[in-house]
Amino acid sequence: MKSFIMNENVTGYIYGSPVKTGIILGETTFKEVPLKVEVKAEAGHSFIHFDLTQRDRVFGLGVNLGGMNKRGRYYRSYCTDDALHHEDKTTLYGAHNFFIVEDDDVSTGYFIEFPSMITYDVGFRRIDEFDIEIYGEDFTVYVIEGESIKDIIVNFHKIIGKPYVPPKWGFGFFQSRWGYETQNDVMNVYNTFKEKDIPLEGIYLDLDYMEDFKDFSVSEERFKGFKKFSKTLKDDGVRLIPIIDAGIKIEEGYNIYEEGIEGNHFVLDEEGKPYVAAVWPGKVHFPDFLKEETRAWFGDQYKFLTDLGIEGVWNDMNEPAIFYDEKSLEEAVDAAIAAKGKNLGVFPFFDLKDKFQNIGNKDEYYRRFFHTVDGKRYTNEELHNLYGYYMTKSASLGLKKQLEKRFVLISRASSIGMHKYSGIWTGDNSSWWSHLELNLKMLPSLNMSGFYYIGADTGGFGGNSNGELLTRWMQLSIFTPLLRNHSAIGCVNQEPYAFGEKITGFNRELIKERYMLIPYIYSEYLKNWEKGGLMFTPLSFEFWGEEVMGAEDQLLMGNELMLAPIYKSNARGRYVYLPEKMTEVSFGTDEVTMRVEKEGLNHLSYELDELKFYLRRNRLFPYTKPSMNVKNLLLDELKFIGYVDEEAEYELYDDDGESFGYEEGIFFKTKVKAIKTEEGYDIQVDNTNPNIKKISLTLIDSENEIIEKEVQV
Ligand code: MIG
Repeated sequence: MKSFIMNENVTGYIYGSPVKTGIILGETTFKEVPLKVEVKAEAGHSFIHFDLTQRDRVFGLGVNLGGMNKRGRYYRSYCTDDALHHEDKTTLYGAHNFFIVEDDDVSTGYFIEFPSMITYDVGFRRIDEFDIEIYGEDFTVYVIEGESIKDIIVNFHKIIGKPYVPPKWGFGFFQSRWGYETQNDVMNVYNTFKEKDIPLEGIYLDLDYMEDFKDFSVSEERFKGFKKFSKTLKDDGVRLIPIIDAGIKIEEGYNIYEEGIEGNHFVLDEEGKPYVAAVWPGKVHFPDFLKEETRAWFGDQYKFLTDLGIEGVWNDMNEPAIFYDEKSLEEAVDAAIAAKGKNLGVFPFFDLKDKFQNIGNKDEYYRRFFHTVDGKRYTNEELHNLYGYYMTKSASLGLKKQLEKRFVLISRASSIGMHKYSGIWTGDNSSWWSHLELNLKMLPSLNMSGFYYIGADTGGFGGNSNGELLTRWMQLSIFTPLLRNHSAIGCVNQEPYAFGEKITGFNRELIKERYMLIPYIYSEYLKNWEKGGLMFTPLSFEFWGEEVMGAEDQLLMGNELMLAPIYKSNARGRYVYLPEKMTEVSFGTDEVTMRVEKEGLNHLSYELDELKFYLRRNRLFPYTKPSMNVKNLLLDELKFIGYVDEEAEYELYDDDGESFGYEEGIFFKTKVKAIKTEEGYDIQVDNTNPNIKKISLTLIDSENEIIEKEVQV
């Protein structure tokens, strides 16, 4: 073991000789540092142990099930495509090995840089023990300190780098569905949004658009004249965002396959032949994204899409998901043939059944193909969690090269570090109320892992959604940077207009409200990029007390808002804990109303046709007029609501929405300050945003007195 120091807040230890991952930025200096964690090694695995007192909490672990406090569960960090996220699932699509452990009142952050399996037993088997098992001996542990949990997170983000920034249009509302089979289906969606007067920023295209599930192809039969089609829609402010899968169809004459073979771009099996697995296209090869030349080659393929007018892509199945491989299928089929005519006992029958039923994503597949990094050969299992990350890095480099401006890019598989290149969606959730609740609880840990362009399949991916669930889900999702309604083929349709006039009306209103919120969401995104911090924060990171620690179904957004969404069926309200006085905001396209609520437990009445949230004390919150898309979103009459007893300030960040100017610190900034005086309020504005002409404020104080103000800019 060798210890090192990165800066005054980050130290660490290197064990064995870890593979380079590209996750951590910045220099390390070898230096003796006192040991913060003890690592035990046994039989090729490494173990870290923490004792937990009854009160200690553990936060982090990114995309995962469980609460904000991760205690009481067992997790595996290994990118996996496992579609039904039942209560007992231990891993999802990402591997986010950053966590914070409280030890009495002192919290410490840890990041384990290791690309294969790590398991976390966070007080699960033994209530007061936190056990980590690393499936190897070559890894790095970073210890991140800070004055508070928030500070630790900021310090961690400094060593992993700033997140990807999507274009402003990436903050609009997107419709998606696996099963818009033809251009006509997509056209119908577009037309129906128009007809029903529902804003729409874009439509995600799932596998349906491809020819035989081949990446970088468009079906001539089902999507004829695609280029013109995509242009027509884009001219009207509606983008198409096609899917790309990791597996490349094995087919003579298919250019990507042939180039891949020629350029030696595919991962190899034991014998040095391209590994064969089966996914959507049938038999495929997987590009070796751990190779730089392969990333460059694959990244260039996105030109096929950009040439068609595409400016956004989603990368899927990049854990990589495998339906079966040749060997396992053969074994299963042989076993079935051998069973023919036999009187199978129950256990042999279960064995046989298992051979087929659990043939997807078997552990051994990832031991059957290899990567070479720095001259050393590794099984995919050993580098598993980097695969999706590097696919998405490849896509990001390719899209940037082609478009020379910002693009939308999300990936399903991820690990920490990938946040530099794209956002993530949270994968195949279900149309269950419990998954709406899960969505709410996962948001802070995704931010902690560096991901900001995040969102869940709103309405639920698998299973049949319904109007009530969709609407409640929208009431949360309209605050997430990525807002997408997506569902699986075979489930009922769940577009905002799919559940009758009433629900259509509620969703129309919510989506319009989303556009009103975009200035704030976008501003918070850019500010986080510049300054670090969280967009979604558990209450307990900012307030103290027993009630706050238990309030895991509420969420702070930015420094201004507290969200308390409904995640139960048939609810007309819920209890909300206010750690201090806040203003309950009822937000609508016609009217925004405020009422100050006392601290402590409050009952919030919250009907299906409303949008409610809280505004914190001495804070200002900006919004604008609704719009049908980002292209037409106007800031000329920027509005603020404020709850101000003394003084409050908000600085709105904005930019051109598409260039990389932000990297040079080029933003439009609008600083608005409201100071309470004897007569009312004094308003100061400092503005560099050319689009803002007028600012109007509606301010409330703790006496519930409301005053309106207007400033010409
Ligand atoms: O095996 O492309 O998570 O969003 O609709 C399913 C079809 C493959 C999984 C993705 C989902 C997408 C689906 N894909």
